[in-house]
Amino acid sequence: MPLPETRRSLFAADALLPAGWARNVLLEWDANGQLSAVTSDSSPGLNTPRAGGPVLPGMPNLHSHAFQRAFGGLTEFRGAAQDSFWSWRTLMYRFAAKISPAQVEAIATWLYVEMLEAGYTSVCEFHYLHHDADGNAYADDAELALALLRAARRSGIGITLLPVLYQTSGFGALPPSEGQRRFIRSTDSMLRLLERLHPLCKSQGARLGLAPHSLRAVPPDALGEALAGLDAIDATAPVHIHIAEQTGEVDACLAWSGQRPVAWLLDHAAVDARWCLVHATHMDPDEYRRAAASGAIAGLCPTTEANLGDGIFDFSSWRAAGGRWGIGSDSHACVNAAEELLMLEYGQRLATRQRNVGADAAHREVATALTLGAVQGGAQAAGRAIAGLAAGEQADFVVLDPSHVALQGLAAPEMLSSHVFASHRTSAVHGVWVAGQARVSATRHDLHDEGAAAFVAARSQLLAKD
Ligand code: NGQ
Ligand code: ZN
Repeated sequence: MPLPETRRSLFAADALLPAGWARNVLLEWDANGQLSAVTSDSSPGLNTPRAGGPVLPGMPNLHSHAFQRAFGGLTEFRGAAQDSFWSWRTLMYRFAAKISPAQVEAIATWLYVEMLEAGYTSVCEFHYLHHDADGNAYADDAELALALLRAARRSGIGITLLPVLYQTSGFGALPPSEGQRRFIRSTDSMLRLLERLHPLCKSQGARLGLAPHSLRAVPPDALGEALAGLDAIDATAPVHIHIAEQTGEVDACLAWSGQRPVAWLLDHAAVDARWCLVHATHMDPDEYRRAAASGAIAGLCPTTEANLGDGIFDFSSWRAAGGRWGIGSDSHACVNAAEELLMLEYGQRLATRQRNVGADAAHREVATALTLGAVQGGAQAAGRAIAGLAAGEQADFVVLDPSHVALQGLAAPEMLSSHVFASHRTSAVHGVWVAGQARVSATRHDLHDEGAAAFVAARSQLLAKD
């Protein structure tokens, strides 16, 4: 439904534009929710609505496995003598084995409501739960992909859907394990799925891409065929891959090919700005340099990487090499854009024994520099026009609450700093708009209560099944 003319503008005393903070900014957008003009130092018309606080660009969330939200907080106990990413994965597979389509939809809907309330306005959904509990295709092979698209539509979040190609359990085409049976697809069946989803995504303003799960899960021939098939459908579609998250993967890749995973990928695929290298935690100096030069995004998921004990990405090396990056909430141990930036910066401080690592030459406030960097990179990874408050981009933005105790009495750049570094796990996000429509008002999404109840019911069913 097109918005009336008067509802398609907003005046902000302070707004964070791609070049930095600006004053007296008039945002105007068209009936499709695309910004038509962003004018600084303007004066508002009598009827122009005014933002109640500083306006930030909406944050793209570049990596999500929605179903994993159901067991957030439920893997935090010692199982093995030494728990690791791999023992967590065994627990995760147990949840993945029994989840139903209705449960996926309820969990994803609530998760996307949480994302919006936390300042994320779009999500890249890395979707690999394709089949039923026995590993057979559903009567409609796109059943679970459609559930995710519906969840996005209902919540109002923008989505890049990334169906995942998963074929093997390890390098050298090791056969998949029982726990992976719901993920497995032939390359042909993946391409048929993409062909089916492409027009559906388009009609809801979503973007379709492809995610080879990892080099562990996709043999070289299948990788090449899938990428060629994707190009035939959309030659600019995003490509995301998990890579070098764990030293175990690096060791296995070296044993298999004599090369580290990122080096192998750069030598065997045309990695460019369409690509998002999710995690890319363990790279040597040459890989940092080469991967950054490829134009690919480093998909950083700081709270999940901390939760899973992955290791710490060398952010300074990446940026020194000109690397672009964005943030994702991945396993959703935490769903909060500000806290993701906090964790990124703190990891760097702990590793380097320095402060304000994320600041850059243009922006000395860390929160400002990180927000702008993550929005730019996240938009590129999403393959959607969501790169911040500029004409031609979608009107996705967040309004902070200047009456929040953490923010009161501060100037706008300090408010953002305080929101990221000192809001003490409360949120100062007050309003959230996607494509020019208010989705969160006075901190709440319309579906908040209903979505939370459906999520809790789905989780209770899943836990009762044990
Ligand atoms: C995933 N999650 O696909 O959900 C992975 C674990 C794997 C993260 N990497 C599975 N955070 O890598 O095999
Ligand atoms: Zn992941």
